[in-house]
Amino acid sequence: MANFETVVVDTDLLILGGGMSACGATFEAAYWAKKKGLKVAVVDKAAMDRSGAVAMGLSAINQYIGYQAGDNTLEDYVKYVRQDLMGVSREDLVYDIARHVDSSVHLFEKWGLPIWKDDAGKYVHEGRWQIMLNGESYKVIVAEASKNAMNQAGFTDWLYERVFIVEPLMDGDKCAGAVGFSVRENKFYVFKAKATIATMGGAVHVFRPRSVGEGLGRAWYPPWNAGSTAYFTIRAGAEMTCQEVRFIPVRFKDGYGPVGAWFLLFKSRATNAFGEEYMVERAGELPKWAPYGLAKPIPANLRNWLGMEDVMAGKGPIYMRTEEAIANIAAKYKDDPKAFKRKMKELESEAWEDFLDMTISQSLLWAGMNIQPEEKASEIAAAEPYFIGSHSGASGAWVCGPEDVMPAEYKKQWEPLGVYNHMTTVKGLFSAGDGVGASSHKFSSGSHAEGRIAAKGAIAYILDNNTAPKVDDATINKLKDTILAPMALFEQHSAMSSDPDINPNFCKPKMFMFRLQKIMDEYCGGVSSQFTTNNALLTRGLELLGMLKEDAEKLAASDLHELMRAWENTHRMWIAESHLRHVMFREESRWPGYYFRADFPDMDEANWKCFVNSVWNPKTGEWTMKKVPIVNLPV
Ligand code: SFD
Ligand code: AMP
Repeated sequence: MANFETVVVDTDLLILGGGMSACGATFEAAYWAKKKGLKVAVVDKAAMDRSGAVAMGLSAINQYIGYQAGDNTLEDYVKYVRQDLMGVSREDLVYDIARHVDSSVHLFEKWGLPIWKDDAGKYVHEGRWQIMLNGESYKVIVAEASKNAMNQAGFTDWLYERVFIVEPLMDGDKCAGAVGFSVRENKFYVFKAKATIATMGGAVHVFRPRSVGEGLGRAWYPPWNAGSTAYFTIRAGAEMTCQEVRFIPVRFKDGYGPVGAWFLLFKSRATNAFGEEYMVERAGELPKWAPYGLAKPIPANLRNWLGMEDVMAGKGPIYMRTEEAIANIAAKYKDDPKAFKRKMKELESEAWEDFLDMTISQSLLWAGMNIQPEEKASEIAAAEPYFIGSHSGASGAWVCGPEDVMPAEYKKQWEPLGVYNHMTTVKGLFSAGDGVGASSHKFSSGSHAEGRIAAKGAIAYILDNNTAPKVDDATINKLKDTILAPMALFEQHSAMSSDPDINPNFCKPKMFMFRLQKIMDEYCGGVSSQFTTNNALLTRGLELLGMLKEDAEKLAASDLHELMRAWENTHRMWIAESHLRHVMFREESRWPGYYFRADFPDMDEANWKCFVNSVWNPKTGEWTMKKVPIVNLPV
């Protein structure tokens, strides 16, 4: 389109995203790039201060090892993640993040993040690995530190905010940067880079959410992360892993408030409509999922599963017994009325703050529903599926591990490409946070640490491969035409109807999204299918996705905002296809509570205790799927 300026940015290191892992990457890059005389550019679709999953703040840091103090060992954490993911994790990656995560947390505290301390000056724990904070400004604090690091290192014009990245830029088999557009100005951006870190979060709204219509934007996962990392890495030809391992959090119903503080800190029970505790009543189900079902803590998906069984048996609603938990804690003070009153006040304010720190809308819902947690239990429910490799899901790219810990079997794969920590199977393309698969339970702190690890790996790669990428103008012009096509289509046909949303020549992004969500919900085990699917449903779903993919060329956008929406939905469609193919390939049920294969209702340790990896070939457009052995660390 003639009225779109093309802006070309030449850099050495390109960081895509401005979230927790991008902040970590930027902080690390500032140091190394200055030292080595390299350029850095960071691109975020939003504003770094409040972008990504931590936008609203958080009330806990979920990964802290306490390694130096001897509270836990790195091996303890590896075992925890192995257990929680039903045996499927890249233990070299988990170990690497664990050994660096505490230093990220200590930096956060130094930068001013108020972490709760007890009278002895030790962090207050929510659970074994989780520490409590007053985290409303968590993201602002972390982003500011990264910006300060870059500015103080003397870098200028390095931050591109409100620029939406669409597609990788390739130089043969190497990643040579990225292209995107400004969501505020008519500008098409071309970032040419020697190494790129794709760290644009996970994905929401791929499945039909529980909240539709006026509540559509209210999901647990932030509505602005739409699968861009997975799209980017898949389209570059990178190998993906665990794309079947979606995450379904159980949350306070409709507001999606967190449950961790209630279960772990307040020691609350969850009970059904008849007052029965599913974790107790249905414990007999757990041996079926041995060895994981029998060890503690019981994996997140199995905790979900037991609650879901109650719901399927018609025993809902399920309640978080906040009133009982608060009463139990306060009971210790019952002989001293003054102390009792003070404790009740303290518990009440902690309960509200837990939501106000990270899920403000849940407090609004409590207020709107006249809920006082010390008086009345609250409903909890399993949310719709999300893709968040940094939490208790595991989807993402298959990346190189640290040289000292990575099993030889994995290292072999990178030897011809170069062994650089966190490089994907595409040269010059790195990832972190939600973008990296099979290394769950890194959360906010681990994602920051992983961003630092990836930046170090990427800088090492640049120093060894210090040549400017070659991308011809014809390729760039073609990408520009494709990316702006939805606006051209709208311009061409919109006069044909009086309602801009209804037109025989195009489809608006919202309708397209509804169609995608319906396919995924009904055929790939969404909320309305009780998270259950089978091969016949998946086959039909894939067929319908194929038709949707054809129609993606008919996406139309009336303005820049809708152009972003159009591409967000294309990104979602790709992560959806990748997910469905993985669910189809794995012929067992390993993570009931996340999804259930009715045609393979059991876990099959003999045949399926492995990773499922896939590659989309950019030259042929074909997908290949394979099993990859799990190599445990000797812990
Ligand atoms: O407990 C583009 N997480 C929690 N972690 C904790 O440590 N404690 C908690 O209390 C946590 N809780 C929680 C958590 C997540 C969510 C969604 C909720 C509650 C509601 C997990 C962490 O938040 C998570 O692990 C990290 O944030 C992951 O980091 P990263 O960097 O992988 O993702 P991001 O922070 O969301 O950032 C993504 C960035 O990408 C940008 N972006 N930029 C350019 N072009 C595009 N096309 C882009 N698409 C996206 C975004 O703007 C953003 O900057 S608890 O309740 O579970
Ligand atoms: P959540 O608020 O559900 O995201 O939980 C925060 C952290 O606590 C995550 O590390 C969870 O895995 C963990 N967690 C939440 N509930 C439980 C539970 N009932 N048992 C063990 N760990 C839990």
